[in-house]
Amino acid sequence: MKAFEELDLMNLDASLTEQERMIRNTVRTFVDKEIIPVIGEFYDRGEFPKSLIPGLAKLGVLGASLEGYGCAGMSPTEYGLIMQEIERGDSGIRSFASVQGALCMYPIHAYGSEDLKKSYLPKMATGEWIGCFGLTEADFGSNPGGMRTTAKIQGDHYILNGSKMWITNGNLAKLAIVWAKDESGAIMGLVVDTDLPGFSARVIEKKFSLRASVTSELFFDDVKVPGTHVLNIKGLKGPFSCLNQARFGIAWGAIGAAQACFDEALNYAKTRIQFDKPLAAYQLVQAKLANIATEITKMQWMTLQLGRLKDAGLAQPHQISLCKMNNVSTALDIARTCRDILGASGITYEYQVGRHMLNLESVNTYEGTEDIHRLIVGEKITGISAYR
Ligand code: TGC
Ligand code: FAD
Repeated sequence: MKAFEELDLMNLDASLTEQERMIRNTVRTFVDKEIIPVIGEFYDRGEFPKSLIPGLAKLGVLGASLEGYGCAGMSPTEYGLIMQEIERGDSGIRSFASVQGALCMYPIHAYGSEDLKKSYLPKMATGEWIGCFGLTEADFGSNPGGMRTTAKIQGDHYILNGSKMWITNGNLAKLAIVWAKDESGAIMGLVVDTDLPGFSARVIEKKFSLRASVTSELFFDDVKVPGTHVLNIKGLKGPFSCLNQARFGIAWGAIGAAQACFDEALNYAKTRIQFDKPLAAYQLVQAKLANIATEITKMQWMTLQLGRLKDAGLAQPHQISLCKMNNVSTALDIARTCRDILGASGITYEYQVGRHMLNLESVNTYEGTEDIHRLIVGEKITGISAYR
């Protein structure tokens, strides 16, 4: 297979620091050598490639932007570039890393006691312990505030009851960050060891998307969680603050998936002969490739600016929503067009475009659907909330 060539029509590479380029290139090499050669097979089998975890951990990918406790302490833009490269390999592997770092290590780091941080974060940074994040329930996806899972205080413990649906890493996890309602109906977060009595997880099978990622349903039946494992945050802003981190990474990741599709479609169009000429010699095909290149370039500009805002501690939730919404839905359109350029070849796992296209259907839905992010942007510009 031809080596990946990044599209960079506006020379944005020159806007990156030496260290950002070095981190991106190191992860790029890992993705080329370790992920791309094997991922089609894992996807076909519907299996998460656990063997990649130590390599990802060694690169500092897990909890990359957190300080201390064995974490790499990278900047948001460095973290974003990592997510971009990993998702060029597969959205499922980026999902694994997002959940571990942004959705599980981040809340422990931000809201956990010193003891929790010391006992969980170093083992999570090395990938020895895997986390999952339980916010969504079967009847409460876009509207997590309606959740029914409860945590009731009993002496120095909380008794957890309920269930969570569509949980990435669920059956891999040693711990779950579970969001539940206390007696007053306020949302609270708990670090729940998955080997506690009453905790169980079921793998969700027959997915056509994110097949190289584990997705589960979690059940809590009178799970007795120590009071020491409660996070020091109340209300929906707890889980949403984690989602800000993860959605930021997804905005970058979608560029990686789009780049992978573009690179493959461009190479295919240059070598596939129909009517005695390469596909790339036809104006209709060039128009498709030029449109994709334009959209990728717009995503790169917007997302680098988001990274710079976050580096400066200034990124706002609506800016993250704008990039998550735009980049994922644009990447999905790009994947569909690239699939078309590959003709019949585009439907097999021999090529990447079909796998990215199917993965991006999930990415467009999770961490806030495209519509929900449109409503968040709509609320920002009109001042009117239109969710209800
Ligand atoms: P609303 O009344 O607007 O807000 C409730 C409280 O939360 C605060 N808040 C935020 N805080 C920090 N960051 C944000 N982005 C925040 N957004 C809201 C808000 O200020 C308020 O605070 P307070 O102090 O006043 O209580 O909440 P709402 O119930 O009306 O909901 C608004 C809506 C629809 C935007 C929100 O619920 C939403 O984003 N829904 C989408 C749900 C979602 O994204 N779920 C993700 C589940 S996790 C997942 O998908 C992982 S996939 C992982 C992978 O594999 O990569
Ligand atoms: P719904 O909320 O029922 O939405 C269905 C449709 O209605 C969408 O098009 C939506 O945009 C639209 N809609 C909903 N409300 C409105 C409105 N007010 N106005 C206009 N349109 C609206 N969750 C976790 O907690 N942890 C995880 O690790 C996790 N991993 C996931 C992995 C995968 C592969 C998938 C597919 C999902 C995962 N999720 C996870 C769940 C994900 O966050 C939810 O699927 C998502 O928030 C949408 O919820 P829903 O599927 O219930 O759709």
